[in-house]
Amino acid sequence: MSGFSRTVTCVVPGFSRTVVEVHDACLADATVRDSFPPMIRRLNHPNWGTRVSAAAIEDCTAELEQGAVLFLPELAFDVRWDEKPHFSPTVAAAKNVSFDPSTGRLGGAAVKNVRDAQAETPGSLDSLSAMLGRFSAAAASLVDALFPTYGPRLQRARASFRPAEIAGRQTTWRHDDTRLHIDSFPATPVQGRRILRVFTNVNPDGRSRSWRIGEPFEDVAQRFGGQLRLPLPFSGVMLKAVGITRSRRSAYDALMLQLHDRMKADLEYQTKAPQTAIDFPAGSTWIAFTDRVSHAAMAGQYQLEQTFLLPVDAMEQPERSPLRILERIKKRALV
Ligand SMILES: O=C(O)CCC(=O)C(=O)O
Ligand SMILES: [Fe+2]
Repeated sequence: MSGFSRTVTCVVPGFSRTVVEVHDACLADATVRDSFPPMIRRLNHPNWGTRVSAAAIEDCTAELEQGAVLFLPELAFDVRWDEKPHFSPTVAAAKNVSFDPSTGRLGGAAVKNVRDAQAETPGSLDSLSAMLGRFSAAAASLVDALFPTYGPRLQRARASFRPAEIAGRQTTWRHDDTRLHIDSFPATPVQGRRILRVFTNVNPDGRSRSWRIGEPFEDVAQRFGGQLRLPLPFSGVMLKAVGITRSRRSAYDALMLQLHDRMKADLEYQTKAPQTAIDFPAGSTWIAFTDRVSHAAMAGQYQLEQTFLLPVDAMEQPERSPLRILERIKKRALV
């Protein structure tokens, strides 16, 4: 795999002395620590829309599908001066404000829509929605530029603004994203589709967003596969009928939810699993298939995120999808 080019030795408080291999260039812009060499593919791409070379596209797509995090250290999102009032944890009723790009609607915002006779009032819902709309469109042009082979099959789902400090947040173990996990949505089943996410650190004080990245999905699936139980027939249809899910929860969705929970519930796994800490600087962007990349967000405040869904048959290498990997382990179709 390209992307690993030299070996460095790191000593991290609380961890043993370890040798990691990382992409040379990554070290300049992101701080990588710990014990496991994640696939971090750096791409110097300072704008949201311009196509990159065919060779870079081929590499990026292949590596992303293999579980790499694509790191764009120079790609910042410009926040307008009149959007600055949104940079307070009080704009969100809970952790995040969500944005539906198909309607422009916000969810979870605590700000009031104070309408000014002249224009949008800074700090209003309209202004917050406009900021998220601009980010959502920028993220869509970025993935179109970087992964043109996915084309229109890549569906744009929700975006979010994350104004809360992550470190020290009180929450249940299941909602605790400071524990290593793969993404799986309880209320919105994906029926095998991939979850591709674009993250941009918009911290105004220059603070990094600190993540841990865990072992490859194949290893996670092997480790926990035996504990994952196939759901009862028709349970997926029932969950939709009673309104717990928006669409049918497939066997795949049920297994991925269990995997998410097994990982988070296992405290020994959390500390002992192969993992690497990485700090994404303010003003940088990163992209990953988060249904495949084991990750945990440890610290940081103010982030924008856009989710995309991709059918498995639109991938260059569908056999790398969690769906196909779990189907191989379970020896049966899961959607
Ligand atoms: O907010 C972050 O940096 C990532 C949190 C996370 O794991 C998630 O949203 O699934
Ligand atoms: Fe996550």
